[in-house]
Parts: sequence; structure tokens; C-alpha cells
Amino acid sequence: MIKSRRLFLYFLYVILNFIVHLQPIKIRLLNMTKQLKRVAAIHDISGFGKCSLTVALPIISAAGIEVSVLPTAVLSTHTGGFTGFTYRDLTEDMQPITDHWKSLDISFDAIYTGFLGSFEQLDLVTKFFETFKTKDNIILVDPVMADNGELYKIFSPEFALGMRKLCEKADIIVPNLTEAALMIGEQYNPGPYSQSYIENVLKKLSALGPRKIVLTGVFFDDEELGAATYDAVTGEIAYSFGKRIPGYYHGTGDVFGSALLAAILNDFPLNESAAIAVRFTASAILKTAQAGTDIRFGVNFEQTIPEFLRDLRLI
Ligand code: PXL
Repeated sequence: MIKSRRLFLYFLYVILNFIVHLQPIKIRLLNMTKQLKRVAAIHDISGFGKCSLTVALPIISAAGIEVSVLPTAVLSTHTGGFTGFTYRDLTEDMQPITDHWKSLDISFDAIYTGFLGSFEQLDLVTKFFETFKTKDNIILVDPVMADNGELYKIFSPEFALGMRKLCEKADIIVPNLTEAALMIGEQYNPGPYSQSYIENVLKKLSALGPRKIVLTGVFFDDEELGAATYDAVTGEIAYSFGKRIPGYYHGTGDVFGSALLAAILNDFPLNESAAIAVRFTASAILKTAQAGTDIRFGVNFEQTIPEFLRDLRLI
């Protein structure tokens, strides 16, 4: 009698253990089999130098989000610090790619744009927005055109106005302080900044149209550098900082924007998404600085991906 009771309890123990261990596996399997979120990434592809699509594609994909790429140009390197780079313009392909995707009846959870090379490309991206914008998806525009108080050499001041018009159509924009000053028509301020200055810039940017602003390159002292976020609907302003590492590392805006979007699409709120993107970018810069890599060659985001996925609670 006692022996069969023991046997029964033992079987109960084994079965309960099995159920307890099976549950997380079942949850993981369910998560794995659900439909992936999808991003349309509209950027150039610079073959060497780790920026634009060579950064957006691996980072967003690693975070479990499908990426469809619409390349706007193929360059041998990015334009920051290299001379003699090749530039194959793909403007002519942009509308046919848009039309083909539309004919396939595909949809996107987000549209992410970065470096764009001409007014014509700004118009074609606007058409892309009109074709694929829904009430549920998000348009994230990174108005890549300037840094450190200067427009990139290939752009004119009129281009900045064109980029501002594109930003008016976005849900989220990710300018640095130089791009922000150009878009709100103010003189560039090299910093350090005050909280009231930053908050004034955030509100002026959101008055252009976008509901959410993520301003990069924010610093109040020489120790830390980070981002400020503003949600015009809730009125919430938040800051995230990482340790400041001297030197201008190329492609960090694209690393940051891609990580930010990946976090947002993994359902993190705006301020937490910015904090995750700051940690990811700062850690990638630190590894690059420690290795002494040429600052034009991009940052070591590859070996930072495991930390990023843990931060996103994906692993
Ligand atoms: O990281 C922004 C970027 C993207 N694409 C090209 C660039 C730059 C910045 O310089 O030159 C071609």
C-alpha cells in the first residue's frame, strides 16, 4: 500500500516536472512561429565603412524583425573621410521597386529612411510613404545630412529644407543637434546644452509634425553623451546617457537609429528604446576605441549584438 503511494507520488513529481519544464519551451515555440514584424529600410548601401544598409540590415534582423531593403545608391565607401569613392545612383529603380512591392500586397510595420542623395529621392520616398502608410505602422525618418555644425559636403542648404518636408510626414524623427538646428531654422549650438535648450528644440521639432522625437548628441557636461526623447501626445521628456568617448566614429547614427527602431518594434516604450540604443551604440564605440580602429571604418556593433539582444530580453 505504502509502496504504491510512493510510486504514485513519484509519477506525480515526474509529470509536474515535465509540465514545468515544457511551459517555457512552448512559449518560445509560440513566439518563434508567429508572423515576424517587417521593416522597409530605405538607405544607400556603402560597401565599406559600416553605415546605412550594412548596419540596419544586421541589427534589425538580429532583433527578430524582417527587413526589406530599398537601396537608393551603391557606394564603395561612405562619404565621411574617404576620397575617390564610387557612387551608383539607383533613383531610377526606386519607383519600380515600390510598385512591385505594392503589387505583391505586402505591408510593413515600419518604414525606416536614412541617407538620401537628392530631391528626386526625397519625392520618391514621399510616394513610398503614401503607398505604404497605414494607421498602425510607423514612419521613422533619420534626416541624415549634417553633423558637428556642418552640412555634409554633398548637400546644399535647400536640401535641408527638403529633408524637413520629409520629416513633417514622419511619426518619429532621429536628428542630431546639427540637423535639428537646420530644420528649425536656428543657429547651430555646439554645447554643452542646458535642459531648457534641449526641451525647446524637441518641442519645435515636434511642431513640424512628428509625434515622437529622439534627439541625439545631447550632453550637459564632458563626461556623458546621449539622447533626449519627447512624446508630444503624453508630453513626456526623457534622457539617456552613456560614457562619452572622444572622437567622431562614423556610422554611429545608423547604429543608433537601427537599434532604436528594433527596440520600438519589440514593444519597448520610446524612452526605454532610446536607452537601449544608447547602451548599444556606446558599447560598440568603446570596443572600437579600445581596439584603436580607424574611426572611418565604423564601430564594432557585431560583437555588441549579444548584449543588445539581452537588453531587448530576446535571449
Ligand atoms: O551614416 C550616414 C551615411 C550614410 N550613407 C552615406 C554617408 C553617410 C554619412 O556620411 O556618407 C553614403
